[in-house]
Amino acid sequence: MQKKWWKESVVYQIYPRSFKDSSGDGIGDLQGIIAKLDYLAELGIDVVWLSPIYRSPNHDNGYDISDYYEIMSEFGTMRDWEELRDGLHKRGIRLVMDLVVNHTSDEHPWFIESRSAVNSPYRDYYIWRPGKNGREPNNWLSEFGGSAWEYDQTTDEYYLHIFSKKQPDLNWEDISLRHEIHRMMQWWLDRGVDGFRMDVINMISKVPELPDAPPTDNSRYQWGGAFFINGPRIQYFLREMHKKVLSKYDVMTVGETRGVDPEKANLYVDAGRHELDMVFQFELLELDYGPGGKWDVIPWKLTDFKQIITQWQRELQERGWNTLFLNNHDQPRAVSRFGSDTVYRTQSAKLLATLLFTLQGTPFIFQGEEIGMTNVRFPDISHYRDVETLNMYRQALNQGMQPGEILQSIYLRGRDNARTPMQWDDSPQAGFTSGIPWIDVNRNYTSINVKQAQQDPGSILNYYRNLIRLRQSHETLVYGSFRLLVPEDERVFAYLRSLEREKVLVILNFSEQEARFDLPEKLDLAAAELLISNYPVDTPGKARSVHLRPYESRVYRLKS
Ligand code: TEU
Repeated sequence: MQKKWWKESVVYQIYPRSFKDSSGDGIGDLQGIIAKLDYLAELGIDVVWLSPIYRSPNHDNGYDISDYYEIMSEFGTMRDWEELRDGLHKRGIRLVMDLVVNHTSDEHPWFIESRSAVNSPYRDYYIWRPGKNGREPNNWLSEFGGSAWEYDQTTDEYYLHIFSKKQPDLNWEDISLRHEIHRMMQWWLDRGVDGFRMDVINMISKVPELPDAPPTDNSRYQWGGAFFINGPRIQYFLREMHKKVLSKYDVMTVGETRGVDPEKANLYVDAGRHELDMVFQFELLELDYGPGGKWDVIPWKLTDFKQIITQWQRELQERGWNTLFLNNHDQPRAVSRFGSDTVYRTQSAKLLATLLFTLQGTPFIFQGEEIGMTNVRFPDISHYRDVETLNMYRQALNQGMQPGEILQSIYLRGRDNARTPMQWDDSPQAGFTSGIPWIDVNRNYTSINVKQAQQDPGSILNYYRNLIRLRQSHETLVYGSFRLLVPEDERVFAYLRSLEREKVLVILNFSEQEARFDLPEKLDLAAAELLISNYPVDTPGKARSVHLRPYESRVYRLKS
């Protein structure tokens, strides 16, 4: 296996709007991030992934870009960005930018031009079609509710938008559009960017006929996904991008790819194919989706959780490379979803971290995860900000659901769970802003915050620091192969990582109950070295089984 810096790195995702406000306008900004650079350095991370900071009307918090070459005015200026880049680099931290090129904002000059006339030179930068029998060109649905098509009176045609109607899809079939995107990527790379996280990158190639989705479509994809996820020309577009742009720089790329299994993922990340370095897969985070999709929450089973992880570990270990993440800016908080955010918050957050840093792949931390930030429960819809949540709420009301009932699923699934301000200390607004924050702070900030965590040697934050150092000093944790133990156990997740003669055993009790782990025959803990644990642990001696407390996690280095 080839060694690479990005395989050995730990990435930290910053959602700038919610990280730290320096100006008092209630919105996080670049100077705010700069003020926290030492915090990041002390945590020990190697790379920062910055969610979009480009000019944007902020209909989808920066994922709707109106100028790829400018900084969003609420966040600061290009000067600030350069200062941030230099501040990171000075501390040995690399900077990965978000690349959002499936769509732009409808306020992007390309789109304004494109919609102005059928014969505009920019017309084909987007996907326009005449209506069919006075209706939309096909039955695809938008990810954020309603039809994926919007009628535009000026030219009496519809444009495609897989996300909101303020996010028209770009037409990658158009070669001048592709050149523009390549040019823009190169522009940022020449300014010292160390890579890209590519937003919904496996949706850029659409089946050219744009056929209707059959009614039998899996409901998760009834919006037409079969015709634009992993589309016919995606591999070509990515290889072209690699050849023309990425191959000229020593950078890392990670594609956000819904709807890939390990086999499809290998088409993107197989090192010999020259497309992407890594992808974010969503099989794991869709584990608790019911037949109705995202808002249809069903209970999850540890055996399924283990099976998905094992399959990805196994199938990518030779040719590709995994990403490891349990949340991001679109997902509920990991500790609330896969751990416990009440009695065992500290233990379970540490257990999840242990998992994240001891699998094969590159770990991604989402801001606040390192202090065990939890989901939020606002009393009513007026506190919510996310376009997806607001659209869903409106739709559900129209379908006759009660507000209280809709809120229950927002508590479990809403993207704003991840977007409440970073909790820095116990002063008003959690030290995030001196003004009124754009979205309310989670009320638990008085006990869950960075300042408190820094002072407590047993905090989640300090455990993250230790784990990061541990991973950086043990090649087995990075490159070692993975073998699952006790696959049928519904409480214990245990596995072995092996590299050459070194073996590391990870034992995690994923439950609020006590559990027992029986050592496989050939393993012996008598001379093992405990690398890290989230409870005080006695030396196991000759015992053949390990008794685990609620959410207990242990990592041993076995002596061979
Ligand atoms: O997300 C793509 C995506 O698949 C999400 O919309 C996802 O389906 C949903 O949030 C799950 O709850 C990316 C960005 O990460 C997201 O923030 C953007 O809103 C979206 O693309 C459009 O750019």
